[in-house]
Amino acid sequence: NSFNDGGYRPNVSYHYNPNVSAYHYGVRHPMKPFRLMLTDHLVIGYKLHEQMDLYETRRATEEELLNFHSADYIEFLQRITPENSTKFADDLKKFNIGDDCPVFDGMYDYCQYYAGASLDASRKLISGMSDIAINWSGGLHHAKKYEPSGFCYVNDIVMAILNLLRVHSRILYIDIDLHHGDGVQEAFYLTDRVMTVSFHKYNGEFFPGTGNYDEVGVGKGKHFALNVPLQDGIDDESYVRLFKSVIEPVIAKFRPTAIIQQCGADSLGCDRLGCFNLNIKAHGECVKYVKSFGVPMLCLGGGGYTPRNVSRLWCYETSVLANVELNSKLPDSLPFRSWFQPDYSLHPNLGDRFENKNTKKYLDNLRVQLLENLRYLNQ
Ligand code: TV1
Ligand code: CA
Ligand code: ZN
Repeated sequence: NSFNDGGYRPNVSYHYNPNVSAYHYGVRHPMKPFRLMLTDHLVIGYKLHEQMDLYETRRATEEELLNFHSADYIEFLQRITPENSTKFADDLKKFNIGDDCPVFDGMYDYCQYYAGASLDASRKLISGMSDIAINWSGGLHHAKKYEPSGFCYVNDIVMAILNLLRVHSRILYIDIDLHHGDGVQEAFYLTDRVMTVSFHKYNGEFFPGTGNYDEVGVGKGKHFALNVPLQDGIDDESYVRLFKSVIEPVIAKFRPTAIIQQCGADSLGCDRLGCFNLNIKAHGECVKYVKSFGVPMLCLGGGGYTPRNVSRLWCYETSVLANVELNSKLPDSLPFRSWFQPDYSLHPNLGDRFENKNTKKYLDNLRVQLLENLRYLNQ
C-alpha cells in the first residue's frame, strides 16, 4: 500500500487532446463531447494541472485498433461519411449504425483520439512513469469487436487492457457507469487474468439489457465477472456501502496488479439519461477508495449526459486522484462559468430526484449473492 498515507502524492498523469471535444454526434444526441472541454477548463481553473503530468495525446493507429476490432469493421469506420453513407446501406445495417451510433463528420478521427489517449495512459502505467493515469475522453465500454453499440464505436478500454496484459498478470476492471459494461465483460469473459465488475441499473430491459448477478464468466473465466444490478434511485450511502463491501474482498482475493476504473457520470443524480440519486462526493468516494489500495490505476470517463455535472464530477475526481483539496466555490475566472449557475458550486445537490427502489432487503440479499461468488476466487 504505497500511497494512501496522507502525505504521499502518487504520480498522476492527465491525458487529453482538445480536438476530441469538437466532434458532434448530432444536435439531439445526448452524447456531447463538448463536456470534455468543460471538464478541462475546470481542471485548469482549479490549477490541478500544476499537480500532474499533462500529455497532449496522439491518435491510435489503425494497427492498434485492429488489436481488438475486426479488419472489415475498422475499414468501414474509415470509409463511411455522412455524404457517402446512403451508398453503404447494407453495411449500415450490418454494423448497427443508427440513432445511438450515427455516422458523423470525423467519426473515425474521434475514435482514434479517445482510444489514443487511453493507450498513452496505459503506456505511462506500464513504464512506471505514472502511478495513476487519467483519460476522461475514454471509457466507451459498449463497443464490440465487429460493431459499435450505445454511443461507443471502438472499445478503448479493451485496447488499454490488452496493452496492460503484456506486462501485468491480473487486471481488475471496475465500472461505475449507470449502464452495464457489456463490451469489456464480453471481451474477457473466458479469462481469469481480467476480472470485470460493473455496477448498473438493471431490469432486463434497460440498455444494454445484460448484467444480471448470474452472469459470472465461463470456462477459465468463471467467477471472474461480477455484476451488481441496481434499481432506480439508489442513494449515496447505500451505493458507497455496497461498493466498498464488494470491492474490498475483490481486491483482497483477486490481487490485481493494475486497476482500470470507468467513472461514467450518468450514475449521478439529475443526469439527462440517469435514474440514480448519487452526488459528486459519493461517486468520487468510490474512486478514492480504489485509489487507497495503492495499485497502479487507469481512470477513464464514459457516460454522462448533463455536461455541467459531468465536468464537475471529473474535475473533482481529478483532485481526489491528485490528492488536492478543492474549494467548493468554482474559480472566479473560468471560461463558460455561466454553465454552472445558479450555485457556481462544485457540489450541487443532485440527490433527491428519484424514490429509492433499492430496499434494504434487496441490497442485503444482493450483497450475499455477490460475496458467495467471490468465495470461488481463492486461487
Ligand atoms: C439520438 C437522438 C440518439 C436522441 C439516443 C438513450 C438518442 C438516446 C437520443 C438513448 C436518447 C439510449 C437504447 C433503444 C437500443 C436503444 C458512453 C433499440 C433520450 C457509455 C448508451 C445508451 C449509454 C443507449 C452509453 C440507449 C454509456 N438511451 N436520445 N439511447 N434500443 N439505447 O436504449 O454507457 O453511457 O435518449
Ligand atoms: Ca456500470
Ligand atoms: Zn452509461
